Amino acid sequence: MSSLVKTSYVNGEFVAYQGSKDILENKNPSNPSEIIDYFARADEALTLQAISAAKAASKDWANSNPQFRADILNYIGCEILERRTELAQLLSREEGKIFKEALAEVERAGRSFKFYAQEALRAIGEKYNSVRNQVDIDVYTQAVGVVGVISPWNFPIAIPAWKIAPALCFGNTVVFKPAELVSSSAWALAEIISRSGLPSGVFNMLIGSGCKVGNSILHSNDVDAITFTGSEMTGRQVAEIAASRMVRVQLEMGGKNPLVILDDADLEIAVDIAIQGSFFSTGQRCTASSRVIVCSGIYEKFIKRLVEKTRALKVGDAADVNTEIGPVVDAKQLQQNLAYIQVGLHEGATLLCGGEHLHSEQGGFYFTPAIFTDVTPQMRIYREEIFGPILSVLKVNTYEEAFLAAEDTAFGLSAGIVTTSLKYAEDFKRRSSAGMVMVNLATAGVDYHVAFGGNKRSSLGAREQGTSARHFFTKLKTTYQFA
Ligand code: UN1
Repeated sequence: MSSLVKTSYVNGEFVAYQGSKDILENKNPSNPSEIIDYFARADEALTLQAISAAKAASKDWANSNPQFRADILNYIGCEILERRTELAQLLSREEGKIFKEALAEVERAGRSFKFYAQEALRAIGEKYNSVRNQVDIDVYTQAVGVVGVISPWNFPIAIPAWKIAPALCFGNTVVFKPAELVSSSAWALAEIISRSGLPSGVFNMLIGSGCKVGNSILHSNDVDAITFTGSEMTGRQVAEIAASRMVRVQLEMGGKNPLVILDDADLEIAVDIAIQGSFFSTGQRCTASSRVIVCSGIYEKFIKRLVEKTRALKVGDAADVNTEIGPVVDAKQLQQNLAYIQVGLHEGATLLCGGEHLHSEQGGFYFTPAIFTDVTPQMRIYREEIFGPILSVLKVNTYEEAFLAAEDTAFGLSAGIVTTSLKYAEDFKRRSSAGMVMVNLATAGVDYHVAFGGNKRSSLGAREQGTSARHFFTKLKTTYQFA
């Protein structure tokens, strides 16, 4: 079996497997008896080695030729795109996303690398006239140093890509800790990076637990910045540790994203947008629409059609081309979804459809998409992030009521509205406190080349993606020179 055990990537090589018994089995959520890969978990000592390697490589990489960095990022992006089918199949097997969604995610990852290949060549600063005579001022960016990248299981390749690519682009070195549940996609990405010509130590990947690997990264004095996507609870701990060490942090956490449906909406468009945002990717997106706020004039028609279409969704094996909703990621997530159904019922909401564990011969973690009505804004199902295909519908009478209901949340990642009224669309875009606002589009599913992030309890620190990523992955220097 030792030849089958995959390992972490540290200082330019995959470390030798030395017979450790701490083995991670990566399972297929559509068929949990199928083991995709075995991994030797990294411990604290190996994590510290990786951090030392990243620190040692830091100065040369920060001063490297931008064309060199661009070529490497471009190579990685091209290989991801060339191997998109195979990588998407792997992603789908380990995370449970249906192939079509997995393919879109892999493409997004490849394109992120290619985007940052170009960004490596952009202007890095500005020149100013001083208010003092004969003084020249330059304000320009420099690399931050060693960046800790901690990524979640729900986007196994796209989120690592949109963190690692800008980190490398702007001259930082990386210590990457993927979520254990999706180690195979992370390993595949590391394998591609290992052949890209990147100098040893610039990129390191550690497969292992949050307790050992994650904590070692967070507490190391040699890590200069941490970018994290995951739960709000863990995000808070990350922020506290980063604050105690006075290092910069970028957090992308939860959402309880509202989708408002006005009376003037096109019914079919509204229903499709609600289904796409709430149930696709099995609802396991921080951008998912988990609250749909519907005006009374369209309410009856909307609910009837929404339930019809939701019941028709095919839940099953992610590898089956007819499947529309794959399994949830693991048994724990399945139990959590089932528990939230009970919470909703006890709170007095009406379950119109779904919310059941769909049993299969192979024991896949299938859960039917659920719709709750008779929901009140105080209910836990309406306030807490569930991270599954469970939708709470709130009935309101006017646009203003709908808008206030949409705003009534501790989160602020994404918010959507379906309407044919320019006036309401404009008003919603202007006044929403979410970081991303969608008009006649689902709250989830964003482009790779523009700022991504939220407000309130959803996000902390500078935005991810696009040109905005520069703010987190670089620091500014201002120089004054007397001529
Ligand atoms: C998307 O909706 O396209 O963890 C992206 C998440 C987000 C990414 C969502 N950080 O779900």
